[in-house]
Amino acid sequence: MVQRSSQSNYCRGTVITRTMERNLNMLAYDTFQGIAIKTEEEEILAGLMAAQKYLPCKFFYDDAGSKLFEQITRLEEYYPSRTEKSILKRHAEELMKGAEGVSLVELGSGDCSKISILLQVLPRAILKTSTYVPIDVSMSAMKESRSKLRERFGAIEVCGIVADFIQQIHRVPKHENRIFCFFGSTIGNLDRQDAVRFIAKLGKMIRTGERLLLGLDMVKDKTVLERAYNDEKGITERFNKNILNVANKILGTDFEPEYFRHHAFFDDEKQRIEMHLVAMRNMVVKSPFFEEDLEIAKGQTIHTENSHKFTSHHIDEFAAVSKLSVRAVYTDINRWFTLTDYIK
Ligand code: SAH
Ligand code: AVI
Repeated sequence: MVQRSSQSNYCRGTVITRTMERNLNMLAYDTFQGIAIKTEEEEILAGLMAAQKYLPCKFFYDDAGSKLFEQITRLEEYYPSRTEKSILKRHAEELMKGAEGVSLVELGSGDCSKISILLQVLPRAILKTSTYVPIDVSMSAMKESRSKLRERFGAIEVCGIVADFIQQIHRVPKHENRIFCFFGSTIGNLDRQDAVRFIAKLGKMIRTGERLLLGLDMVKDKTVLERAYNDEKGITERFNKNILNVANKILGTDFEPEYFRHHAFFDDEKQRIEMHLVAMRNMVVKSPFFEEDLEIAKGQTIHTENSHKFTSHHIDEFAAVSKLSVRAVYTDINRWFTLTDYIK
């Protein structure tokens, strides 16, 4: 086992458990100039106690949730994954030009299938000089993708970080010559203001000559959008309900997912898909963390995800707030998805 440069980066085979991760969070709280990191329990409690109940969408991604998301990416209705992949395939050579000694930092790396498209065009000699730094909350996705990457691209050094990229972005190593990759339009899962703040923060971290590749799902016909989040096989519904299993594990609640209904719709004004879980009957939920039982009335919803869609205005706004320049904007024939190559 090799542990590189600092306690928070794990290279080549190190496995971190959730408990260790939590302890590291506490350590991070103590040592990173008082950066306040909320525990998972606190985050879930805050959501369930709010007037409009919500659960932060990062809690979709336990083992089961990560696997369900992979199934979503293969659905006919869910166009964003295959569309972004087709853009990456078409422009991989261009995107990876001069990649010698590069450090590819991927936020929300998931199954690593998108970075693989870029790695595929790199000769072994270049791969040997490169590092891949995936950062993801999902331990299972991280473990699986690490072994897949090893098999396919053994020459590259993989330095995975299991962490929340919002709260713990400071854990990204300060390697030379980094390209930050933020695919899948995962930035759309943040509220508009939070997205702008986060991109501004990334802009501060990015040094002269370094780049950001940002995938954005664009505003389009409402029927196309709503279909993508209401698939016929009901995989998105299972993905949505699974968040209650995660809450049960973390907070010891006794939610019964089968008494909730999946509801996903496009809000024209906010230009976003909202996903909710609608209670199908009155219920009382218990948890050792609650001072009083939680009452949920029939029809009440738990808001589980926002998926904001973008326009060219947002591409420019992100450039302005991050002080990055747009090198190129790549898109598909329908202009449904964009991949912007930003540079400082
Ligand atoms: N980039 C991949 C996966 C997108 S799914 C793709 O485009 O297909 C979103 C991924 O981000 C999941 O793997 C999830 O575990 C991770 N994720 C979501 N919120 C996160 C957060 N706050 N911090 C770190 N990872 C997060
Ligand atoms: C990861 N994220 C960008 C996906 C999205 O489309 O917002 C998550 C997802 N939710 C339902 N389907 C897919």
